[in-house]
Order: sequence, then structure tokens, then C-alpha cells
Amino acid sequence: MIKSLALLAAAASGGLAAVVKYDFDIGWVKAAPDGVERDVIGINGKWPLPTVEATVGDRVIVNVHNSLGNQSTGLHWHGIHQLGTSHMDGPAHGTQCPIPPGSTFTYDFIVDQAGTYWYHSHTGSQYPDGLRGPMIVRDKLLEDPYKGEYDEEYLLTVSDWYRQDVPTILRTVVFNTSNTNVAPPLPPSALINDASNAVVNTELKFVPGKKYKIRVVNMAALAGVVLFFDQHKMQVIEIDAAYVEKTEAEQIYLSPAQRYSFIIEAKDTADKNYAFSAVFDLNPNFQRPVPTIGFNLNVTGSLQYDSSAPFPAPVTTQSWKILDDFNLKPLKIDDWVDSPTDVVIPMDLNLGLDEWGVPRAFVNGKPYVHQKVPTLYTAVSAGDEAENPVIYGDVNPFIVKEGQVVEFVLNNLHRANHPFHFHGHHFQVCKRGAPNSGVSNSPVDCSESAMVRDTVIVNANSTAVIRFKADNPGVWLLHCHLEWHVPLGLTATIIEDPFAIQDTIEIPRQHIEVCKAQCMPYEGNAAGNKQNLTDLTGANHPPEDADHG
Ligand SMILES: *[C@@H]1O[C@H](CO)[C@@H](O)[C@H](O)[C@H]1NC(C)=O
Ligand SMILES: *[C@@H]1O[C@H](CO)[C@@H](O)[C@H](O)[C@H]1NC(C)=O
Ligand SMILES: *[C@@H]1O[C@H](CO)[C@@H](O)[C@H](O)[C@H]1NC(C)=O
Ligand SMILES: *[C@@H]1O[C@H](CO)[C@@H](O)[C@H](O)[C@H]1NC(C)=O
Ligand SMILES: *[C@@H]1O[C@H](CO)[C@@H](O)[C@H](O)[C@H]1NC(C)=O
Ligand SMILES: [Cu+2]
Repeated sequence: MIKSLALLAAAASGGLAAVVKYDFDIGWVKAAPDGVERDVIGINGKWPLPTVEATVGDRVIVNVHNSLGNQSTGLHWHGIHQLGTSHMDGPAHGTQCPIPPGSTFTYDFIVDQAGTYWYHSHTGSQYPDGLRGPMIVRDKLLEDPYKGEYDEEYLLTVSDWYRQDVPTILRTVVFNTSNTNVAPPLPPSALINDASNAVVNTELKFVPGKKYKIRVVNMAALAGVVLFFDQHKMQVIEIDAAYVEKTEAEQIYLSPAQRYSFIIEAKDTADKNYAFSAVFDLNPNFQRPVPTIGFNLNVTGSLQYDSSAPFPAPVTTQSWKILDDFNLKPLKIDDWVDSPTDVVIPMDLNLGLDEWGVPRAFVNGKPYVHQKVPTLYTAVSAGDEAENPVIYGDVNPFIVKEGQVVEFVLNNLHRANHPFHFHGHHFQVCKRGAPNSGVSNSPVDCSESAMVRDTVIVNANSTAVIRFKADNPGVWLLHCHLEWHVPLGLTATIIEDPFAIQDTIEIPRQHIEVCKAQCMPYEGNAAGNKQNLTDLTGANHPPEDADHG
């Protein structure tokens, strides 16, 4: 069934797909993006990381070798649908074993949709140590719906930046029992294109009369970012690899993991340079009413018309006119959006202390705890039992069946907003309640032209409803993309059409070897029990066995 889907994807790409190959040797290097040197995780001896670039329909092959010596790793291709290739998605314990030091793991998948993406470690909260980079999938020649509407293209990444490494932050802040507020660690620095203003000012060369397409990726661990340009308006054309009807904006807000593309038209004259500002919203200690913005860190860049003119003074604003992405209209509307919803899955989301006083996050009262066997490998090896959620253990499992139109009702009971990302799919955003409007399980109508993306902000004390069609058998995580909330457990696992997974997905021998290299089980239920799949003896539970990094 899915094999044919994968073939369809290949056929739709025209059959002339190229193979794009990367060899990534992941290891520690020194870097000082904010002027303070530290150990960061680089690729092939370098940091910042390379941009992965491909064209729609290409087969992307990335050979990853772990040279870190002291940590396991892995890469997730954020936003790539992995149609028929759930085993290439990247989350450790979700769809593969973590890659231990010294091991090699090959990712091999087809990119089926143009847009702006990023790749990052999905192992042990690792990406704030630097293991995150942009990824671009371009349209084939002449297929870009906005072709002819811009002359040049730029890429901007925005990110918060920490000076301590992730294991230290997890130990001293995230899991610290004195942190009764479950406050996140606050970053001391912020970066555009992996540099703070203390190190280098980002300049985008602008020529009068030209139009520029600018892609932005927020690769932060915690900070949302407002981006705006002095005296230049944006025409937004893409969110999270979904083209949208061109929409004018003065300011846009990107949560961690969100992406935007927009077109900016240069001025007619080149007599001065114009600042642009990335305002990092840290929402300190989650005490402010969301979405009041924290303004703790600003980074300034320049639209550089005249290299002999000075770098512009920072631009500030007191008037917030942030584009509401809820009103954006997708350019391409899938056929299934007319279909009624088949299943509604409500999820209550919250943060707090568990019964042992340890900070945790909860989906319907339970933190996600990774299991001994990667969830996908359990689905592959569970035979007739694969639709029984019990066998997957404490990963907040939800089974959805072939072809179902599924609605997640995301009830955020917490006082801060949380950006939720779903692997393997774009989803419609049917509803997004205002901050502090309260949660609700009442049914909603989903407009045909509802906004489509892969990461949505769920406002504080409020409900967001998202919808997708189960047309991609696999194991897909649904989780908060504030990276510090991942180890706390703010993740659910969607096991989509597990019998089709068994029929179509064959785990490559090399992936199994990576498990064997560290004596991790790769068959059976969550605990690795093959005889009696409902016997969860030995499975991981919070908090004693939980991942602390
Ligand atoms: C791993 O090695 C790096 C580079 O030497 C070092 O900065 C880091 O502290 C080490 N991490 C652990 C957990 O030992
Ligand atoms: C936990 O947090 C408290 C208060 O900030 C701090 O004094 C203590 O050192 C922290 N514990 C650890 C293990 O870092
Ligand atoms: C950051 O930018 C905001 C918005 O322009 C401004 O209100 C705030 O004062 C700036 N903060 C700093 C520290 O410059
Ligand atoms: C959540 O919102 C509802 C509706 O506005 C309000 O009645 C309630 O007090 C809010 N809860 C909290 C904890 O703020
Ligand atoms: C399998 O394990 C479950 C849970 O421990 C138990 O209730 C059940 O009786 C076992 N089934 C068999 C056939 O042993
Ligand atoms: Cu969160």
C-alpha cells in the first residue's frame, strides 16, 4: 500500500529525480557566535552548519557518522513528510536507536514538497549545543508559483544561544527540584545567521529596483522572534513549507521551529541603509501574560544599499502589528479537506511537578518517557497486536487508522504558549483560541481554506484544533518545540496505520546494527518483550528511568 504511495511520490516528481548526497561527520568544535568561545557540535569540523539543499523529487542521502565521543546523536529533517519512510525521520527512540559514538547511520528519503525546512538533532535535547541547520527544497524550474516575482534570494536563521552545554542546563535548571515553577533556562544571547551583533552585523545587500525573497528559520530552543524591517513591508508567501496567498505584513512572529518566506521590494534609491530587527521574546519565567513580549534580546541587521554608508542604528517599535498567521490562506488545498472528521483526540497539555517533586510536562496527565525499543520498531515487530496502544508503553501512544481524518484538540492548561510540531504531516489549523480564552472540547468546523503548516502556537490557557488525514503510515511525534519541554515529556506518539507500516517499512540492516552496537533491543514491545507483548515488565516509567539528557 505505502510502497505504491512512495512510488507515486517518485512518479509525481517526474521520475528524473537526482540523488543529493551528504557525508556528515558530527563532532565537537570550538565556536564563539556571541563572542564567548565554547564547545559546540559541528559537522565536518565546522560550525555554523551547512545548508542542506535539494530540488523537489530529489532523493536525499545523508551519511551521518558520530564522532562526538561522549554523546549519542541523530538528525531529524523538520517538516519533511517522509512519505513511506518513517524510519528516516530521526527522533531517537521514536523511529530509530540513538546513534552511539563511533557508529554510522544513513538517512535516505525523497523530498516531496518545496519550501524552507531545517534539520536538527532529536536526541537528548541536543540541538541547542549547535546541532541544527537550515534546509531548502527548491521547486523545479518554472514550477515556483511565485516565479518572476523576485530577483534574488536570501536565507536568515534566528536563534537563541546558551553558554552552558545542554547536560549542564538540564541538570541545574530544567530538572532542578528547586525549579518549582518549571521555568525554562533563559539564554544570554541571540543570533542572526549564527552571529550576534557583538561578533558580526548581518548585511543583506540590496540593489534599487530589485525584489528579494527572504527565507527565515527560527532554530531557537526557547525564544519566539518578532521580525520587522525599517520602512520595508513583507509579502508573505510561505509558512512551514506551505505556500500561501501573498499577504502583506509589517511584522511576523516565528516560534521555535517555524519558518516564513516573504518578498521585499527594494527602494528606488541607494542613499542609505535600513535596519531590520529580530526581537527575541523570552517570556521570562512564564510569568507574563502571553503573548506579551519580553524584549530581552534584540539583534539588528541591515538592508545594505550603500556599503560606504554606516550600518544603521537599531530600529525599535512600540506599536505591534504582528501578522496573524491564522488568517493566511494556503495556495494549494488538498482534496481531503472537504471530508468530515473521523476521530477527535483531545489532549490536555500542562507543566508541573510530579509526585516526587521533579519538574515534568504532561499530555493527559502523563509525561512521555522513551522506551527500550524504538516505537516504530515495536510497530514493525508486533504482528496482530500492533493496534493495541498498551504495547508501546509510556510514550503517550495514539493509534490512528488508514485514511482517517483526525483532529487533535490541544488544550493548553499552562500559563505560557507552546508551539506544537507534528512530524510526517502538514495539518490544517481549524481553531486557535486567544490567550487566556480558556480550553474547550466543543466541536469546531474546519474551513476548507484553513491555514496549513507543521508547527502551531497553542496559546496559554486556550485550545488549538488541528486536523490531518492519515495517509502516511508511520510513527510520528507530536510535541512542544520549546526544546526544554521535550525532556520534560511534552510529547505524544501517533502510530499511524501500524499494519501498513508492517507491510511496507523494512528497517535497514544498518539501522538495526546501530541498536546492536549498544545492546539496545529492536524488537518486541516497549520493554523488548517478544513473547507476551502486553507484558510491559521492564518498560521505562517516570521518573526513575526518565531521560535526564
Ligand atoms: C563531551 O565533550 C565535549 C568536548 O570535549 C565537552 O565540552 C563536553 O563537556 C563533554 N560532555 C560530557 C557530557 O561529557
Ligand atoms: C537548583 O537551583 C537552585 C536555585 O536556583 C540552585 O541554588 C542549585 O544550585 C540548583 N541545583 C543544581 C544541581 O544545580
Ligand atoms: C528591543 O526592541 C523592542 C521593540 O523595538 C524595544 O521596545 C526594546 O526596548 C528593545 N530592547 C533593547 C534591550 O534594546
Ligand atoms: C482561563 O481562561 C478562562 C476563560 O477566560 C478563565 O475563566 C480562567 O480563569 C483562566 N484560567 C487561568 C488559570 O487563568
Ligand atoms: C501477558 O502479560 C499480561 C500482563 O502481565 C498478563 O495479564 C497476561 O496473562 C499474559 N499473557 C500470557 C498469555 O501469559
Ligand atoms: Cu512547551
